[in-house]
Amino acid sequence: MNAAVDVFKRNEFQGSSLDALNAWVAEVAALTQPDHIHWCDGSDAENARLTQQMLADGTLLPLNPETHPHSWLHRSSPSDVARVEHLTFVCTPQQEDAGPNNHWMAPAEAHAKMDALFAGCMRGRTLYVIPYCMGPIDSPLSRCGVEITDSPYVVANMRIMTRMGAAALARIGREGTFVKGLHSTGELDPDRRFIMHFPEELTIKSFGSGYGGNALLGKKCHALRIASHQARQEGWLAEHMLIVGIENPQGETHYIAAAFPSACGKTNLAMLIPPEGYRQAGWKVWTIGDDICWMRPGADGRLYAINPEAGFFGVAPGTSDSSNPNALATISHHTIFTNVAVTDDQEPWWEGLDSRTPALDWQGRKYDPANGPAAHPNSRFTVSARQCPSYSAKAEDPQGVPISAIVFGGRRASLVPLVFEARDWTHGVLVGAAMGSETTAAATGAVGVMRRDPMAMKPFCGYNFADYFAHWLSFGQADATLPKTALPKIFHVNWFRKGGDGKFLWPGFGENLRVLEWMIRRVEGKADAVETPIGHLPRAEDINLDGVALSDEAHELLFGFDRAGWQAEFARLGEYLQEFGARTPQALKDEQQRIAARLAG
Ligand code: GTP
Ligand code: SPV
Ligand code: MN
Repeated sequence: MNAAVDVFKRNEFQGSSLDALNAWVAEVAALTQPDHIHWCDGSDAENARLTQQMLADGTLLPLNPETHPHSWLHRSSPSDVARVEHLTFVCTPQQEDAGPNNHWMAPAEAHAKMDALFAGCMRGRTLYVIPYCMGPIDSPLSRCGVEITDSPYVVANMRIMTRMGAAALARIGREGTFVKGLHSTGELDPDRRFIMHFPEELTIKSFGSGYGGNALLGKKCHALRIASHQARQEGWLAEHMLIVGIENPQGETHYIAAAFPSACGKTNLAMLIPPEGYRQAGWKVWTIGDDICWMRPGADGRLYAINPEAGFFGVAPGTSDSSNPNALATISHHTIFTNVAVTDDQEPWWEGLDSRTPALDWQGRKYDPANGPAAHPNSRFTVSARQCPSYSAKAEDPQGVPISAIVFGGRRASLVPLVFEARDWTHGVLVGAAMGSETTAAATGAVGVMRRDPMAMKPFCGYNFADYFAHWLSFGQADATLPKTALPKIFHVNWFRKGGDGKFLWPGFGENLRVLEWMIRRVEGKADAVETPIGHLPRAEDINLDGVALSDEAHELLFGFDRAGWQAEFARLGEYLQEFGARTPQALKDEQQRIAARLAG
């Protein structure tokens, strides 16, 4: 173990017993009354048995074994297809600690409500105990949890998405501490559905949904909402970010962490394939993670990051051989598809895949365009990260990877240029806090509505955003003896700027490497930019655009700076920061006012 890792060492809990876990399982069994209890060991044999059982009862449907070996289709209840933010609560003793960014319920009331739903809910069912580890099993940055569920589909997904089973149980035995997640699909009744978090108790209770972030409790519930609370107390960051390594022709790799809201391009950027010219020159892209990033300062002052997940729960629609060939290769076998369509030869299909017409839509009806898209817009694949051709061996490194740049971005049809760089850490935190994006199908509710989504964490921060901003700012006040350049540079990108015709102006996907290259050269002090009140902007000639055809309008809108538009944006940002009242850090308000004054002057 080297010096960088030593500082990660936290107080290990004394004792080496599973008493607390056994007692909790017994207590839950007494409440939920299952017919059977099964402790998951994560083995292939266990997975094969569960898969057979789900194929037999129709929870899973077979897909074409020739084109998609060991791959299955799951059709969820049509009223259970995405995260439900309006039914997701953070239950802190004081409402102000959850903040205006969360729905809140008093812990006692929330426990009573949930325990009433859980009472007897597993009669006739099996209770599965899933011990899991978020992050490499031997990393000091990793944390363990146990999910209790009555859904074998959840077990199968957790096995792919986390390090699940015997090794995790052994670590829990050594540490004596774990996050408790209790889940039941209940009757999948949207009126009896709640996702409750008790950060002080390291506890999650989720009832009434079997879908994604509502039910795979290691993901958003543990690795973001509970972990963000722990991270604040312990001096690290739990973020909704991809992690990607960019290797230049000289063989040097820079790691970049990027926060984009749900369904705004993390999986795609994490797996991008370089444009032809870059490939020939020797550029390579390495995937570490596509959704969640845990990072903390090492002894050298740099931020070291791990991907707490072991798999991808990725958006299917739009994934194709031209947009994301790495993803398509990844999901060619051993994959669970949820709510996609199928062709008449039982291949999974979704909008944007190819020009075929599917036979059945995501609900299993004969495909009829009058019923809307064939695949649900939030249909997903669950697949092990190890199947990804660009998966980096560094993703398994217990010490994590050093982060050179942090990127924020969202879907902004207007105003926001392709890329700009924050002047310093404090400005970068404001850039993150100011993030906005149009809503997507990843959560229930209207799609395409602009909303503030600071650091892409609006649905996932387990405490008051004002305190979260202060926590972010605190990293900028770190040890003065450390080099100032140790912290990553912060950038903002917008792949989704639209022209007068309503079409995207930037080609996106693999071409985004051109923007990442500029960032890396900025980190290395080798690229130019123009100073503006909102930060450093590249001129078009500062970015390699060889082979990219951009109209004059695209040039103007992607690289230009609209002073009047930004004045209005900063006025709205000032109002937004006021929503958090006196708790908003003064340094953030000062930064907003400084820039607003420069925009006016
Ligand atoms: P979550 O898993 O919900 O957190 O989403 P994500 O951020 O990983 O989103 P993902 O990469 O799956 O992208 C979602 C949608 O955005 C897909 O339909 C993509 O085709 C589209 N998309 C991704 N990158 C780009 C891009 O660079 N340009 C454009 N125009 N669309 C993109
Ligand atoms: C997201 O919505 O940001 C996702 C999918 O990554 S879910 O696991 O459902 O949260
Ligand atoms: Mn996500």
